[in-house]
Amino acid sequence: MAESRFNADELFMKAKAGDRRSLGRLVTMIESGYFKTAEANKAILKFDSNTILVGITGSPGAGKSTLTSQLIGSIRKSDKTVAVIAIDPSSPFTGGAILGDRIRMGEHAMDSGVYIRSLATRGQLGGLSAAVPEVVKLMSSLGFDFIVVETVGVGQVEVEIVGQADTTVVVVNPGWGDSVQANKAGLMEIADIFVINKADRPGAQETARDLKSMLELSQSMAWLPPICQTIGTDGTGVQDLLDEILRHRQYLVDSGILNQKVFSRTKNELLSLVNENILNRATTYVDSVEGSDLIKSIIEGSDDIAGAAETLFTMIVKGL
Ligand SMILES: Nc1nc2c(ncn2[C@@H]2O[C@H](COP(=O)(O)OP(=O)(O)O)[C@@H](O)[C@H]2O)c(=O)[nH]1
Ligand SMILES: [Mg+2]
Repeated sequence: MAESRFNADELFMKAKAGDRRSLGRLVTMIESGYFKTAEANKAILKFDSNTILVGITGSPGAGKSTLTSQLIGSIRKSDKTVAVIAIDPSSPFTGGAILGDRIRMGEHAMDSGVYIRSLATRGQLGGLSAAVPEVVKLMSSLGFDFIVVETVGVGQVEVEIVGQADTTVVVVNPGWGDSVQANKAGLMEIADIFVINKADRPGAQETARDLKSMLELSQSMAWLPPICQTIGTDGTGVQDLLDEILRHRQYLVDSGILNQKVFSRTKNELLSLVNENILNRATTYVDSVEGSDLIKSIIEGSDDIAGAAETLFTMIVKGL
């Protein structure tokens, strides 16, 4: 344990000095669960509230990676740094989508202000949703100005992950079906900005109109999500998208919503650490001889399970 702490600290120092291999190893440690949350928090990781955290989601093939790559270009033009976390649990690390992402984003590979990483392993239940906030925190601690998390907008976990971003961008393509699908997948509610990508194809105006009327149907919002039209392949509209991201950021700051987000993020993190802590101690107890006696007494009926849980909890809290 002590040794892994030392390693993590040292890797972090190196990563901070610009060493990409150390940074990559830290991400792998987080991903594999080796770099424990509690340990990491004690040591080095802290979300910097100046970080602009953007989630990009949408159906496979909508052009998220292409747009992300263009967005990197626009961000870099303003001299800001950016880390990209691409998540596609359906494809293994060497799979087509991930490989494609790397090639598409490859032009930024030599830029020290850009870091791109794919997280493709789902691991156990909750594996990805547990690792992503930690990786985000790592990138924030390292001082990246922007963090972009790209996820496929299917599945509860993916929607949940992207919903944790400060600004969520939902990418659709021209065609009525796509906006309906976004609606069904629960993406309408989490969208702060809509992008109609592949605007070089017919139907972009109609889709914009459909989206607009769907948005107007939902209850009045203080922030009406703007609808951007982009062509990912040539960068048309991407500067516009970045401007909207910054405008949304300003709205979050001015309205106090950013502070609320920081508050609830910190609260959730605190609760999950307490949760982890209590569960670890409870597990140690139930795996002991006394613990197995307690379980047997529940099975035999001489103890009821709710009472036993309460007793166990009290013992843990008192540090017995
Ligand atoms: N015609 C057209 N094709 C695009 C556009 N943006 C992306 N593509 C193509 O759509 C495909 C899927 O893009 P990708 O970025 O991998 O989508 P992702 O799965 O959402 O990340 C690729 O072949 C891109 O070249 C666009 O604006 N217009
Ligand atoms: Mg992609």
